[in-house]
Amino acid sequence: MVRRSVTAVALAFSEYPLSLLGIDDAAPGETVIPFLDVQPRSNMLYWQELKSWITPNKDVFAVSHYGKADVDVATWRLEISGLVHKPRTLSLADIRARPRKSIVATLECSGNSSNPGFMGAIGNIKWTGTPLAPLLKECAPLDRAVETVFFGADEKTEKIRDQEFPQNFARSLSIRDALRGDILLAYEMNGEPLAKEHGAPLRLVVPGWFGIAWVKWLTRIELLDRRYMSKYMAREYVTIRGEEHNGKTIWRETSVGPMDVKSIVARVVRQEDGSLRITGAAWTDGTPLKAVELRIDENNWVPAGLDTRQRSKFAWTFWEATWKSPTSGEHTLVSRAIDAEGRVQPPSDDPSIKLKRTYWEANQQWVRKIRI
Ligand SMILES: Nc1nc2c(c(=O)[nH]1)N[C@H]1C(S)=C(S)[C@@H](COP(=O)(O)O)O[C@H]1N2
Ligand SMILES: [Mo]
Repeated sequence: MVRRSVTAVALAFSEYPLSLLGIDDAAPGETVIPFLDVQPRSNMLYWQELKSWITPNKDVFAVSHYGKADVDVATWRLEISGLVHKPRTLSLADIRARPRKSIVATLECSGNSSNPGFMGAIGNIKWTGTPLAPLLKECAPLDRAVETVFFGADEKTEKIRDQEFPQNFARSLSIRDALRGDILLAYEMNGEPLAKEHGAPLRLVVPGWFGIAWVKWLTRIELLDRRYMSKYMAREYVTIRGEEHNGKTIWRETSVGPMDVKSIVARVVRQEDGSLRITGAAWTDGTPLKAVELRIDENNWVPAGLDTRQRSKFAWTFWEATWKSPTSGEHTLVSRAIDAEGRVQPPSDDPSIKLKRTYWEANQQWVRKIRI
């Protein structure tokens, strides 16, 4: 009986083309089925209301470790210095006069989905600014420069080895990463000037990397000949994960970087004919998404339909499945994303998750519960 309904899920795709993938409100006669694993409402994406591929600015979360920086745009400058032959200082007008580029990219905090109260720290946004790579090249980095450090205007005193030091928020990228063509110095978010809480007047946009790398209130870019080890590179936003190696558990500590293969069941709507339309999103570090599969209760995984029309390399992809004859009672719904490299979003009892001892980079499958 349950098996038959799952077959129906699979069949639904060959019979129907994708509908407008959750962009529509529930039609008359349709109802949104609330989840039993309730996501508390807070200042972040509320999955159950996911309708538009682009997340409106008002629904985008914000994370500011040192509070929001006050920047006076009239006196604000971006300085590029350190191991460069041609240091530069640019005003916002100088930056706006450079080639303009937009990219749709998913911004996700690496702590997202670490616990049920923090599952909406994500948004899919159209960013506009100027590419970083040509500007860095114009500054002519020295051959021995290997590291690009990005400083924000926000600051705080930090204790480092028992002494106190004033610090600006900072994160770095290797020069190789910084010269990727798709990294932006962004001044607009969904066509509006960047809001203060999101880093006005200028922030870094690093498509495919977790939010921690997307430095807000950018004021200085410095090139170094060694790795940079600030709090947010080396002490916080680190992942400690165990891995079995020759019969021994090796504990590896790494700095949070590229995003993971992830997906979520976002929204369940009961349609007039009694069937359930299940929609969700899936995203990666930019590696093409190969498939999203859905599992209802303890049944087999079945493929969901992907919305390929809306795909852009660093943006999330919406997916959809129809459960034609849902049985009454409680059910679990879980999705898993699979990328073109064959990486599969793991279950929570997978060693890669079980042996992860810090909460960042939590890409375990999200089990959602409903009652029919
Ligand atoms: N200067 C600065 N940049 C920052 C942060 C910060 O605290 N200060 N937080 C980072 C983190 S942890 C995340 S998840 C993203 C969040 O971006 P948002 O606040 O625009 O959503 O900004 C990143 N950039
Ligand atoms: Mo974050």
